[in-house]
Amino acid sequence: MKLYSLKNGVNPRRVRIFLAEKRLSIPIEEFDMETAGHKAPAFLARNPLGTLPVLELDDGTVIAESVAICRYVEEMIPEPPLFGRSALERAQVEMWNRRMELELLLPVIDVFVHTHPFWVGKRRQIGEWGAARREQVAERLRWLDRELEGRPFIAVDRYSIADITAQVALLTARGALKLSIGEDQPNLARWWASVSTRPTARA
Ligand SMILES: N[C@@H](CCC(=O)N[C@@H](CS)C(=O)NCC(=O)O)C(=O)O
Repeated sequence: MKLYSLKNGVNPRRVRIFLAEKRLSIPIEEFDMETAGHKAPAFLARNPLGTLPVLELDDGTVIAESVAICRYVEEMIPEPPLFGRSALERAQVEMWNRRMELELLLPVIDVFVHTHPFWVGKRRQIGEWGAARREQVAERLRWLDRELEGRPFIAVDRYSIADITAQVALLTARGALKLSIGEDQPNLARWWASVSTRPTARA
């Protein structure tokens, strides 16, 4: 197996953290936005969308989409379970992972793409959309703080893919967007202190 990844890419990091939690070490080929090898014909033959991450199996089969890759790895290596153990847990993890993608990660990416100088000339930027999404992120962080009251992790009582999704969203929000966790958000701060110091956090 081989993972195609993108330096500083938020979705590739989701998968790298997931693999590290599974203690799975496989070859990784890193692309970067400057040289854009992921837009070259050789890579587009693997994933015509030209996006990363992509997992290539030994027989050449390609799996794109972060969650699809993670689900495949979960089936191959069930421990530790990152998608839940029981039917109920799997539903809870699914629910929270979807929420973390739709309510947090995508808005954070929109703020980044539509307002950050890094994307000037690379993407069409609509500043007003970026500003609206920034307000949404701030509101969602307040919501997440309330949800985390009395809970160590986002979906179930152990670390799961929902935490990984929120973690990479927060990483981008804090790093690229200078959006910090408010002093009035102690639950979010506690959760962040716990997930960001895991040995896999820098994978
Ligand atoms: N839904 C996809 C999103 C993939 C995606 O948009 N990846 C970004 C990095 S976070 C990418 O490849 N960007 C490179 C580009 O657009 O040139 C997934 O979860 O894998």
